[in-house]
Amino acid sequence: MKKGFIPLNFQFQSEKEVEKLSGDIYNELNLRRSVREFSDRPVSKKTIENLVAAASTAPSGAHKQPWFFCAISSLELKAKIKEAAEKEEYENYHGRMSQAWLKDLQPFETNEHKPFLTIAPWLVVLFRRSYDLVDGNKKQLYYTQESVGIAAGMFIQAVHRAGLACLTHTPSPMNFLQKVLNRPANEKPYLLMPVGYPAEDCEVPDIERKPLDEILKFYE
Ligand code: IYR
Repeated sequence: MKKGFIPLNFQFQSEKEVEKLSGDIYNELNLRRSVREFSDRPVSKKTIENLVAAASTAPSGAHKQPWFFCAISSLELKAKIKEAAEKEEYENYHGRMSQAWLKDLQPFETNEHKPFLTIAPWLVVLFRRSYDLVDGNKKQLYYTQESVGIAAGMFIQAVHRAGLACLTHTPSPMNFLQKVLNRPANEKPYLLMPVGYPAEDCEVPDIERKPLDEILKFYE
């Protein structure tokens, strides 16, 4: 064995079984919806730890794991974030977003009010490290957008598979999160995700996903 290497821990399965599993996974993930109406039902800290640990298994450039998660349950902090987010969203909905953008958002009936930011038991803010700081020295990181995007996707999937819901919220510009959460200059807010149970009477937009023939082409 090469120095610094270990055998891959991998469960080999038959082609048939792989096909069945892939279908099951699609069916399970196809039930995921972005949720904007949350219950205040509690979710344990251990659950959040598990979900972040799952997200942090994501591949990353040179295995630098250029992400940082802040998990907020303090009502005081959630209220601060809500106030700052709604201020930015007011500007977004009243001049910063184009007419075409506002029209594209109509099916979602969104506006500048974000009650879920204090109702959901947890706000998880994902930061992207644009560079590392080691003993005060800047160290280069690689493909940080790609790496953090993948970690976000894995977090969203973990949340869903754990029986919870989340929203990928981007109340832009999001630099207020860096200030409110007291994060260093090398961390840029990437996503703000309320996490919890959906409200009992939660409704979601009646939208369809693209059929495969619009998103997949085989070259055989
Ligand atoms: N950030 C705003 C607007 C918004 C933008 C997109 I693109 C969406 O898919 C949904 C909303 C908001 O959260 O309301």
